Amino acid sequence: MNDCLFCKIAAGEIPSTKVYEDDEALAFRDIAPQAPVHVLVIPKKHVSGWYDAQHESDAMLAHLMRTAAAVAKSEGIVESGFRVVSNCGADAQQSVRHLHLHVLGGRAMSGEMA
Ligand code: DGP
Repeated sequence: MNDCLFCKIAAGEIPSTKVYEDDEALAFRDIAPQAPVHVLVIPKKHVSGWYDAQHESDAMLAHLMRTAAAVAKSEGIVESGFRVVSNCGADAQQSVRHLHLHVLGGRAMSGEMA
């Protein structure tokens, strides 16, 4: 999508600090980290959020989850624990309308979900 920030990052038009990349997915460090490890996992294909993701293949959606787990491993936060968060829509404060998983770790999280 022409004016999508994460599409531009996926295309290399906007720089990012990549931690993983393959044909379908990209993982890069969040510009405003909320934890010592804060990586975003996105599909390279534009999908606006979880509601629209229902139209995508099971394989693509599973691949995003596997990528999040692989990032947790490569970032060294599997043993200590990590959180995977994905915001959808205004009430959830999704600020970038391109599907993404936040992989957060490296510190103890609050017990609150919101
Ligand atoms: P959300 O609020 O769930 O839509 O998360 C969007 C995240 O994207 C937020 O944590 C900040 C991050 N972000 C926004 N702009 C950029 C950028 O240009 N580069 C990187 N690396 N991250 C960005």
